[in-house]
Amino acid sequence: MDPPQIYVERTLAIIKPDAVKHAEEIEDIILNSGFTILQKRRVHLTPEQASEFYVEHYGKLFFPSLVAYMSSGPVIALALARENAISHWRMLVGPTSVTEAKETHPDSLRALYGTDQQRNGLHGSDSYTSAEWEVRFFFPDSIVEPIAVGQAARD
Ligand code: RTP
Ligand code: MG
Repeated sequence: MDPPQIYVERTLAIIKPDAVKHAEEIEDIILNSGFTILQKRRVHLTPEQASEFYVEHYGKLFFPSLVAYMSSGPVIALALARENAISHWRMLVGPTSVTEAKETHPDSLRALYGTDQQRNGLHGSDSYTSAEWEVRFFFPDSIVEPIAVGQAARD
């Protein structure tokens, strides 16, 4: 009988400038939620780097203030791994709007540590493709490749 296939994904988390003061508490919650922290980096993004990271939102009304916010102070980027990391991390982070997060997901990280619709404390990759691109954005020397645990056990 083949062993069960458990796919370990990775995703990119960012503790945004308004939440960096809560980084220790947030990292404890991350670890207690079954994630492994593969890599971690504290970095103060330039406006150019913040624009590149959020280029999918270029042209939207909130883009200039998003770039100003994300380059207003240091952020902490974390490459996280677990089974279904991308969707689990987005669930733990909660809705984009902190008001909505407080009403509908009071235990989410944005409800606990976000400030408002824009300064919402945390980022999470929204797909496999963006996760891989975003991990490499912050950790260009990353050599970790996604693995299937069942496969690894058999090899
Ligand atoms: P993120 O990419 O940071 O994880 O957030 P998200 O997927 O929940 O939301 P997204 O639509 O990708 O928006 C990116 C970030 O832009 C800011 N934002 N401001 N109307 C506004 O003022 C507005 N809408 C979005 C937030 O910081 C949001 O997380
Ligand atoms: Mg997004």
